[in-house]
Amino acid sequence: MMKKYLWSFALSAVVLAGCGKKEEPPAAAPAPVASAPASAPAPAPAEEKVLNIYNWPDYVPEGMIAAFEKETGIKVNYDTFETNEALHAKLVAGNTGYDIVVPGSVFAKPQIEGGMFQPLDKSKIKNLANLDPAIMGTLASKTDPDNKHLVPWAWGFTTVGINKTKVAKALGKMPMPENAWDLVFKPEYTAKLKSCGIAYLDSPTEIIPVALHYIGKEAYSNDPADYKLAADMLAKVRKDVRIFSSTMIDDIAGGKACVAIGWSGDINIAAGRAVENKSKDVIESLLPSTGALIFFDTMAITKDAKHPNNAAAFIDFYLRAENAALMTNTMNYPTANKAAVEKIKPEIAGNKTIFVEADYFAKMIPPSSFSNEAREAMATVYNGFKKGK
Ligand code: N2P
Repeated sequence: MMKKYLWSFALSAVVLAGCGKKEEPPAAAPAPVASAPASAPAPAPAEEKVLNIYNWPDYVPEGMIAAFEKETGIKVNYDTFETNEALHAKLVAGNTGYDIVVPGSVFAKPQIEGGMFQPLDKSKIKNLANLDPAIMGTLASKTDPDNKHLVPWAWGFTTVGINKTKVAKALGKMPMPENAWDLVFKPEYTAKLKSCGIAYLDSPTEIIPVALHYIGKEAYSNDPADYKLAADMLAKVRKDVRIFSSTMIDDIAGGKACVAIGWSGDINIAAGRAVENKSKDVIESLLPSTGALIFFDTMAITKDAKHPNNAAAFIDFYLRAENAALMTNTMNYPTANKAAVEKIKPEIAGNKTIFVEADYFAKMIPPSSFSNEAREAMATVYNGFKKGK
């Protein structure tokens, strides 16, 4: 099926090029005002050389934005957000000023359905051909029909990260659990680990799904009754949680937390920092026996983007094999860029907590999505949990 899609895309690109057909202006372009002169409409003014990007922190390799600016003369304003909720609130309010945003696919689906993004002008993003058809097929079937709006930035998984040295000390005689989720959710472990610091990501849609998974419910359940059960479990460990973090790399690497619910790549960045700083502590991203939760972060162009052509130019630039590989090599997140795979450093490609082995991959929980109502119910439960110390 993906083959068919790729084939028809390639074919239509050839046909378009052959007859010199111009792209239509974005659907949202305003109609000419009544007082405009009756002569032929003036050509659309060229976009100012500016691009506004809103992405997660610690996700873009150093120098990549500068390289794009140098090559294109487009000035990039690059801002960051820490949670899908924060990005979503901006998109709902509208007029974000951002051209490119990078939601997780769990949020991107309702955002597409809510008309928050414009369809990609694929004729301007030829490097889309570098993407892995299997991943794009999954994205099309679950999130973005026909891959109309989303371009993968990176993927990874939400899991448990530890400072192995400190955790061993805090646990004393108690052995490591078989299921690493116990370290953050089971009172007999959290009671010991609170001494060296337990950190959770500070977001309802990060914590409730892993809590649901831990209690044997569907991670992406839309049933508020399940959230209540997750809250009951979480309440038992609340007093042991030290930090609700939006600076997880620093918190783990800087020693504020010895165990965390965090993102695989960020935990690996913290691990790398400990090595760089010649710390004697070893930081590790774990693979819980019951599986970790996969996430998929995707670029989209906002519906009211003022610089859609610059946005397409950046997406195309990012999709160059060498740029996608640089992201994976420096940020420790796998890329969906198939052409980049051969450029990934052996130590990254061989790291089983970045590129997990097939049998573990099969255990992981793929992303799904929540209804708006479910998300609200989840936020209420989460805020109650956080307050209820
Ligand atoms: C930031 C990674 C974001 C992953 N370094 C979660 N969407």
